[in-house]
Amino acid sequence: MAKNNARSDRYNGKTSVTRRTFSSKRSVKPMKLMKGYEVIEKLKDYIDENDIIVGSTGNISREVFHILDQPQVYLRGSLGLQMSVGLGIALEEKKRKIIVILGDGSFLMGMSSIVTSSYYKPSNLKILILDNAEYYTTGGQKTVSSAINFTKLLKSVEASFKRSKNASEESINQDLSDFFNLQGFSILHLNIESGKKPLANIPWHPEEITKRMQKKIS
Ligand SMILES: Cc1ncc(C[n+]2csc(CCOP(=O)(O)OP(=O)(O)O)c2C)c(N)n1
Repeated sequence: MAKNNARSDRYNGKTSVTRRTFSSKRSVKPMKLMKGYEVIEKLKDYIDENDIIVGSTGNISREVFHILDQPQVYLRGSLGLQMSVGLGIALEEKKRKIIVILGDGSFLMGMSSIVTSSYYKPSNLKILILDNAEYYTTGGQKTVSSAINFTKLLKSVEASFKRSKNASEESINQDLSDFFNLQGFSILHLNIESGKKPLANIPWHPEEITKRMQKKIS
């Protein structure tokens, strides 16, 4: 199926994660997947200072730190715990929007949390999965995310919004606007291309991250 082409290309040993869409029988238009930081840059238009972002371990937290307002929750080291941390905050901070941004590696490790989140369905929890099919931060080892049909998985989860897509410049604004405008527990899974900006490490120790977050929510 077309929507899974980008995923299967990766596992057929092709190096490119672009895919082709056929606008007519004659013209072939390549679709380029966006990189994670490009998606995170787009989030600026959809979040405000009251929102809390829970950033995934590694590169994603670094990008959230440098690209979006501070402070947020930057999970440094706790792979797999992003969704459960986000769920806990969402259940306590009901007046705030909580946006968990995580990689497929982290999603796979903490997958049970999507079931728990689906059970509680906090209306203020949004989960954004940036799936580059690898553990990019630690050197690009392949994950097994291609084994999941995200469309089917999300169908089985009780959430008011759920969508699995390729991240493209053409559709990202619509996808993010649908994701953020709809009230209720929401999940957006985006296939992205690996890549990063050269960004410095987060200079804050986890204790300082906690203190700053406590100050923000007090
Ligand atoms: C429990 C645990 N195992 C392994 C690591 C090492 N580690 C840090 S980031 C990372 C890769 C994360 O991959 P993914 O969530 O897909 O995000 P990406 O780096 O691709 O953006 C790994 C394996 C860790 N921090 N914690």
